Amino acid sequence: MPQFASMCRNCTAYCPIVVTVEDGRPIKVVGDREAPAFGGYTCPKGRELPAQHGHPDRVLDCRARDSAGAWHPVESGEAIGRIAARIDAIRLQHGPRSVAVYYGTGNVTNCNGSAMARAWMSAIGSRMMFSAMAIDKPAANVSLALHGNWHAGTHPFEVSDTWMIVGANPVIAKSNGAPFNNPGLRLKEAANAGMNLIVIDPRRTETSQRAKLHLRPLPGQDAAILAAMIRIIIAEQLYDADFVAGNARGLAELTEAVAPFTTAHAAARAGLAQEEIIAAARLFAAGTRGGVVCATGPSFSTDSNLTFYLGLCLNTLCGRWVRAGETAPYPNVLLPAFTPRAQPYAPYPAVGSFPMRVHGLHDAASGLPTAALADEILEPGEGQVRALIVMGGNPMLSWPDQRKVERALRSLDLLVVLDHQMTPTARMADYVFGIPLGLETAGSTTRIEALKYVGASRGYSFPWAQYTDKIVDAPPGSDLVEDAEFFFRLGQAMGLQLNWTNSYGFGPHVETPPQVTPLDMSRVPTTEELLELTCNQSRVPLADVRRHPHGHVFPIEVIVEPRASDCDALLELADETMMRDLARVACIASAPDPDELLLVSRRINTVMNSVGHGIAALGRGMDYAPAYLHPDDLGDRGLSAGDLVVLRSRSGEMIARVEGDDTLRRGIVAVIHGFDQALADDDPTARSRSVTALIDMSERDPISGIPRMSALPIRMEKYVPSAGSAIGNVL
Ligand SMILES: Nc1nc2c(c(=O)[nH]1)N[C@H]1C(S)=C(S)[C@@H](COP(=O)(O)OP(=O)(O)OC[C@H]3O[C@@H](n4cnc5c(=O)[nH]c(N)nc54)[C@H](O)[C@@H]3O)O[C@H]1N2
Ligand SMILES: Nc1nc2c(c(=O)[nH]1)N[C@H]1C(S)=C(S)[C@@H](COP(=O)(O)OP(=O)(O)OC[C@H]3O[C@@H](n4cnc5c(=O)[nH]c(N)nc54)[C@H](O)[C@@H]3O)O[C@H]1N2
Ligand code: SF4
Ligand SMILES: [Mo]
Repeated sequence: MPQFASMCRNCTAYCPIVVTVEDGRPIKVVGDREAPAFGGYTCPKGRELPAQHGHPDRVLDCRARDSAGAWHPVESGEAIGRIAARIDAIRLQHGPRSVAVYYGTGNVTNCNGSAMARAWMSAIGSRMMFSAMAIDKPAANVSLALHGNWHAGTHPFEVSDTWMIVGANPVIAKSNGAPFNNPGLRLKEAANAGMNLIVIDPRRTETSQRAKLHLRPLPGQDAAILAAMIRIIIAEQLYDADFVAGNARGLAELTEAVAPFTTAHAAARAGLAQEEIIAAARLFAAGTRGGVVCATGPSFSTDSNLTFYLGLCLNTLCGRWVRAGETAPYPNVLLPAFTPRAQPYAPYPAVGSFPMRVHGLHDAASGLPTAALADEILEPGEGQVRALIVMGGNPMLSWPDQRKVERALRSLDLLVVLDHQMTPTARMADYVFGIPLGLETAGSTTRIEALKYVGASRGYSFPWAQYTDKIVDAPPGSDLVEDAEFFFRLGQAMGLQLNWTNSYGFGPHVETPPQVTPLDMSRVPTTEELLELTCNQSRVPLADVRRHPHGHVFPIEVIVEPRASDCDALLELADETMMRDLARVACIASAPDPDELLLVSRRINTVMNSVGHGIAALGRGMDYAPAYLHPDDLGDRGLSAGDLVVLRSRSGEMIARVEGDDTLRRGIVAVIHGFDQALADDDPTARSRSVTALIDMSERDPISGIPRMSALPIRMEKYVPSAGSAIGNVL
């Protein structure tokens, strides 16, 4: 049977795979052993691509919902025409700001979509483009804006001797904290080579098992822990004084601001031993190369900007940035050639000038505040959002405050969803467009390289690139519309000129000036043409990358140049907002209520957010989100593994199924997001199965708008279904 090399695009790892095809359908996916650097790695989600592509519930058409709620298939061109007319009318009546786009993690599969959506939004004059980034790790971008970034980047994992991971589990998530190419193996190799790995996580994880030092604190205390580490490193003069003197400002102010964070203070509030914090500080400072990586754990908890900022301060204090004469990591292959310098990108304001109508928020370094979009839709008045296009996202299971999100989405004049599954969001739409899946579209690693511009993750540290043709056609008889194609055809139907922009930069700092290409609006560009367009200034021509079907590590070596003579930029150790946050955090007394548990977020290997639950080998019959607790916490509450419980926060409740997990600290409940809920359309009393039902907007970050989604106090009780209740019936 024919076999084709390709890559899985279900997450940003983009693992090289080999696909076996029978009768035009993918039937088997395995890791590509011929691909360099990845070692044939795949995860269960990648191996289940054939089941995902051939899923009986997959949306293979375009459909419209009538006023009675019934779905009818509609030819995609007809639907696009009707949507164009509706949007024109809404735009005319309410102004361009009333039209919004939300794009989520589904865009990892087909990266052209967000660029085309941006072109379309720019053509209609709306800036209301929101992404999942602002409810993921917005603090990464905010902190880099306030601290400044470094041209040549951080030391990559591969050359580091010291590494600290705060609230990430890269072995499972392949996202932050370890290289994308088989992170489990990379961590094991590093541990064997003696890497000083420090992990801060309230759980013992697949990642912390490789650590020399695992701090298992209460969640939400990372800022205090990092501040105490900084205090020790400064007091014991363990920092790189030469690097700081030449490249940073604010050491004296930072020293003063961390003074209240004595080891005793931090240890008491985080529930750690003082020795653990001292050991972490000394171990981190003793290394020569490495860095701190903060991820969703601290991002979802309190004071996320501050935690990420202090992580950057630790890097700067210890000089953990790549220096002149060293090999540049993250070299551009499909991005334009670039020679980095050993110098900072100057800090810039994290808050922009485009105001939201709610909560005093603005656009920010992390993008528009997605968590506030439901309020933007509900808040009456000029500029109210009336039309929303959702591409590769699932707001009903990802935005905070599910009840409010439901009200907001129902109140829209127009909701369009592009997805391959009838998600709870899609079920509320006016139009749903089925989309081709990964193996049905060409793809390249360009946008994964470009992750280095969004701060949250650095992409590939070595010169890796791959291109894949589409491996199979969409199922016969289907009417699928690719994300980019949707926005292009909508532009055509509205008589707009769309301009495609390639940008290469971090905030206001550019590596290479942006390049704008007016698109020929007379015919729909192919995916392949758009991939070419994305690469038209690449260091290695796309044609060369295409010659290596298994991907290739290109022989590119770029040496970091010294600071330019006209560069006087400095990294900022004492940003005013962050120093104020430090003073505020120092005064917060944290005594957890013994009747409450602290909710934290975590991921599992088999599902990706809300994707995969319906595939038998992945969902494995999980009907409710598992809520993991220490077995003694279960016992104390008279609960057994498998029991259903109600989790109640101050603002909402959900039903989950408990599981014992002795890797957790006591007093914590870890819940996975992305589970579909029993919010049956016709039963407003049905309880949610989604953790987003517990989150509200009352405690939100003033810059990015992300609310507290972890370290959230909740109460828990056994669920006893009442006779005739919706959930009772489900059971
Ligand atoms: N309480 C709580 N809230 C959270 C989180 C949490 O842990 N707890 N996690 C947060 C994080 S980190 C994130 S990133 C967000 C995620 O938020 P979202 O991105 O909104 O949610 P996903 O579940 O990832 O939805 C992705 C959707 O894209 C679809 N899809 C897949 N491929 C494609 C494609 O090529 N095109 C299109 N059009 N669709 C595609 C999938 O079927 C799926 O429905 O949620 C955030 N919200
Ligand atoms: N298999 C799989 N892979 C995925 C995803 C998925 O759903 N499944 N989702 C993708 C997405 S959208 C993202 S953003 C990434 C996320 O990738 P990661 O950020 O690595 O997410 P997690 O694996 O949940 O790891 C977060 C860790 O933080 C810990 N934690 C929770 N609260 C705190 C806290 O307050 N402080 C500290 N120090 N730790 C805390 C949790 O116990 C958990 O182990 O993964 C991506 N990859
Ligand atoms: S880690 Fe899994 S889901 Fe992510 S790209 Fe690799 S095989 Fe696909
Ligand atoms: Mo995410």
